[in-house]
Amino acid sequence: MEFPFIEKEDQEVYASLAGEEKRQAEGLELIPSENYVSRAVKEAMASSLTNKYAEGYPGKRYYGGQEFTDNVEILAIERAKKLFGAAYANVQPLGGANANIAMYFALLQPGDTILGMDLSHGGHLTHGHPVTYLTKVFNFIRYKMKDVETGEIDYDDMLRVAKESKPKIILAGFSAYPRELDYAKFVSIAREVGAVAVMDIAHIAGLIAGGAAKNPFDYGFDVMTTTTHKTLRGPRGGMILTHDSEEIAKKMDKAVFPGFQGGPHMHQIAAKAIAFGEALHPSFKTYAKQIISNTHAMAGVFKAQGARMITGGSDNHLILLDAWTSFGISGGEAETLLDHAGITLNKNAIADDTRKPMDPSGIRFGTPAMTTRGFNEAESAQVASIMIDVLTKRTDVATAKEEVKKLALAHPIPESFG
Ligand code: DSN
Repeated sequence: MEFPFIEKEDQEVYASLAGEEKRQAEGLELIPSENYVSRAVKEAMASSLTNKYAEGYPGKRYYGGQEFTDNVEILAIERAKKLFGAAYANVQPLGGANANIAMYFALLQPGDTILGMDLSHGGHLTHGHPVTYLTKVFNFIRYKMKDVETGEIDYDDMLRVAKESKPKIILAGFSAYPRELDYAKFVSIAREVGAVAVMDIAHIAGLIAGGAAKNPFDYGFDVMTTTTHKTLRGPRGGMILTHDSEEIAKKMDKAVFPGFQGGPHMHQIAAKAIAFGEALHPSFKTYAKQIISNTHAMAGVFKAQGARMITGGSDNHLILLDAWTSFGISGGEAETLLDHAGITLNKNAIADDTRKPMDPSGIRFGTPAMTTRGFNEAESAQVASIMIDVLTKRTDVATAKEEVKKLALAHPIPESFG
């Protein structure tokens, strides 16, 4: 993308924008929560809607001049509902964290309990990490995997803890778990203890929308929260979807505005509407399926190498690799080394990690962005082989970087996905 006005008017910012364009074009993005949006989404993000205040909801705003904002928000809501089989959608959360915070305050009173996934077993910061303010307000308790090598969740223990602690929310979802969950079990435990079943689908929203992963609503989940910029390939943002309860949906709307947010970012909502339209296109189904095939191809290479992947492999878009056990290198060092080779991923704690959070044992990587660029299984396997080369040899990073650049330039970042 070019920035003629910024180039003319603000050289300092321009240098960083141009640098980032080049970094993305010439490197490979393997952070599983990142993706490349279409030119249409970028145009909406840069549109005049950024100038507009629109507190409230369509038809019920606190400011005038809403004839176009209302239309854009209704489009985003209707498309979101269609994509996920939801009865209600709130498209105003500015990000995934905002969506989760609003969801907690909509459903809980201070002091109430949430049963969520253990953070080192794949859960997320907003699922009650001690560093967040959420833990000052609510009581978070945990379930874990029964077997880290297969990824099986300990549902018996989850039921036992739920009966004992009477949580108001049973929270499914993750940011570093490579397997599908047994949604029916979550819902049956929630029903048994009278909790609301909530799934944070941020990581796999695109897989669900594209029909490549199961939809938690089909199993009776009450609420789903998500970001819109990961596998869903939309602008940076969040969203709350409610299955069929009008009462819960109303609580969500009140919690988002005026509970936690002021004016919605209407340029972002227009971009969400566009991205949801793209995800409704039949080609998105092919994309979602290819993400998983590409992950399988990468996992196959690591498996053949004898590397240790948490849960033994992947059903979705991400792999969590124990770099320390597999290659004798910490997650932090692996991240830096691969960065030098033009491969971007992130260090990540593995289950019950004994290393420190800033330099854990694992690395987390995945295929959504590469798949947007048109990588197939063979090319994904080639990327895995380059990674293994870098992690084992460590010295020949320059050769790897050349190979990565060649692969990247052969797959330009597309501007549309027709
Ligand atoms: N930071 C996101 C991720 O990488 O998974 C989650 O918020």
